[in-house]
Amino acid sequence: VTSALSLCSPNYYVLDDGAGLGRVFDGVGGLSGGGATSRLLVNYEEPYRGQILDYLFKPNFGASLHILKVEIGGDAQTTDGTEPSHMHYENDENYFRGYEWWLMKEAKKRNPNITLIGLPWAFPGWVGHGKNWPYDFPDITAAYVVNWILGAKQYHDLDIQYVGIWNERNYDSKYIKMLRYTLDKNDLEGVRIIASDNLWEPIALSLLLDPELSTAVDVIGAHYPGTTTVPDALKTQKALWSSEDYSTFNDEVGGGCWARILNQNYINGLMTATISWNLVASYYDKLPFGRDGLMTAEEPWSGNYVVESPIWITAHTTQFTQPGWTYLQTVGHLAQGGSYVSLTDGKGNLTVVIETMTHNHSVCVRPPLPKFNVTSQNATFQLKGSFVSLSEIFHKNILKLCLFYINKKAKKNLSFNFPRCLSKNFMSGVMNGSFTLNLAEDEVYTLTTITTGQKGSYPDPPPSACFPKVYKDDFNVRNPPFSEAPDFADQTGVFEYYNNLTDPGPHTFTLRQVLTERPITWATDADQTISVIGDYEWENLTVTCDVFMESVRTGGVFIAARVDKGGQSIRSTNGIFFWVFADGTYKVTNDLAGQAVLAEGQSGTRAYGWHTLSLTVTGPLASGMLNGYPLWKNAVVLNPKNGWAAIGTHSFELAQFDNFAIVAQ
Ligand code: 147
Ligand code: CA
Repeated sequence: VTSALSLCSPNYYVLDDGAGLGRVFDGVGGLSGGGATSRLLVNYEEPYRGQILDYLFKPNFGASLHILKVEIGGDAQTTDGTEPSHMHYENDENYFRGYEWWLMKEAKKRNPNITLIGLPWAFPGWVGHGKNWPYDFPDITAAYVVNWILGAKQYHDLDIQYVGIWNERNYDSKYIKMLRYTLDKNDLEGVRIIASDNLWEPIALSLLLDPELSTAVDVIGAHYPGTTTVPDALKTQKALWSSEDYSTFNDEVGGGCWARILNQNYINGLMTATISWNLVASYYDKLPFGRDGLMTAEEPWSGNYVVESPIWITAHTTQFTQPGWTYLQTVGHLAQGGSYVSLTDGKGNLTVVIETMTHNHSVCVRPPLPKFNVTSQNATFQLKGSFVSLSEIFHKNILKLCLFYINKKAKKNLSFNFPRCLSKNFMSGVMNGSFTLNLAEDEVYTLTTITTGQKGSYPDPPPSACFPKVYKDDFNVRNPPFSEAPDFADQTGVFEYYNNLTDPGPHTFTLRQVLTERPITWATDADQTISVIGDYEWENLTVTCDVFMESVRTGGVFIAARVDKGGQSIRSTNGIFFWVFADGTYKVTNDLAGQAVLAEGQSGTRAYGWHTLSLTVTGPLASGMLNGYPLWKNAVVLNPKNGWAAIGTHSFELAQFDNFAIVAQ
């Protein structure tokens, strides 16, 4: 065969297993939590909720994820809200709170082989005996985490395969060893430990210096590694994962970020798994990091959801390789920019994923992306080793080697060209065991022997709509499917459905704030508890709610409007807060912290009795009613101009809420 291409041509790449293989691939995943990122998903009606789950987890349909990582709820604010713990109190155990159990089961229903991971961001206060630190009593912390894994199996038949330490916070070697010991003692030898869900160092050095620690840890998980690792991490011989990555707005640039790091985390950093924060953007979009998920499902009230570009980028890898496949050593960068990875199942199958993302179309939220150039180019791949036989198939039937192709610029109404078999337009210069691709900029190509890939689809979901202007909840649900009431997004504290078993009256079923102690926090939770709901754009509205304090003399509760911040900024949130206290007084404040007082006086309110609060805000004026009578009026509020409605308590104290209602203008 005569060829114009010489072996040292810069655009010539070999696909070869002849000199051995690379590392074993562990998968691509999504992260629910850290925190409350799936909060609104659970409230979608069918069939939309099931469709969203199919786009995420169903094999050969959409993202077809290999890994689901979830937060082990710790009752504290962990970015977009709080997630409930399985042990609010030392003697409390309940494995039916929140939605992560449900999500893991839904994922497993669709993909029985999905890898499940749990990681705590925060812990209930009792775990630290009141100190904001989880390592003073490592046996208690380990037992608490192992309980969660045992509960997953016992109550949901879920096998958690990996567990982490403390998200992006300190690790403690003594605790990690204690966790290993406690797992083993509970017949959980198969559960592997990831450490430390932060940077490569100091965990890599710790593993090198402490053989006992090294025995306890199976995977080094680094966050936002910018596709690179460090020499110490390589020296440990541990599996290296990007255990949290992406966190980028899910438009085409987000898709480009994801495509680039999915390839280059292995090429540059030998990372064998990459996990997206977050799985699905299912939280109010005015909370921090709005739409930083693989897709968007933030309107349970309308049923609208959006399958965003990262879903199809994910599919280009996940549908054509599986955990347990092995990377070839022949992976790398393309001469005119971009990269390629190649993987095999060791049984003759070969998948090559090529990305040609340009710099400005693939910037991620972090770390900063150094400049680089990508231009359109030809790339010749030479099949060698056991893949030479593929070239036979290849010559006989060009369709056996399918090219799945995304052109981001051609993205119109999500009409990615995915999948589509190779046409000769993209291939030229076919000769013995080699082929040449004409690669354009900002594209992903999957070249594979796997023929099961599909672009799944459902009819368009309902159109986007605002949160309903008239909204009511009496919380009268005898066996609620979830512990949390629809659309309430707890930002400090935990609000749960509650059944007053002894009370046959009008308040048998209520919503209750259940934390009595400040958790071991991950963010700066407020000193008050608060759950927000509704439309952030609301200006003028009436919020009404029945309230019941359970702390004699010291109790306090509020309803609020125009609440302007959530997430990690919850401490400094402003709005119009109407408080009543168990000492017989009321207050109106411009802030959650209660420093900016607009009005105050006597109310006659007390604990263990129901009171009806009503707050009306119109333009710059607010007024409040107690039990149907005006209590204060014409408080002047210039800012904020808009925000969510909310309920909450003055401290970490028990209190109940009932007959919540909003009428917005
Ligand atoms: C991560 C958290 O682990 C997630 O829960 C979520 O908050 C996510 C949002 O992007 O971020 O935490 C990080 C926060 C800051 C940095 C890295 C990770 N940082 O500045 O490098
Ligand atoms: Ca009720």
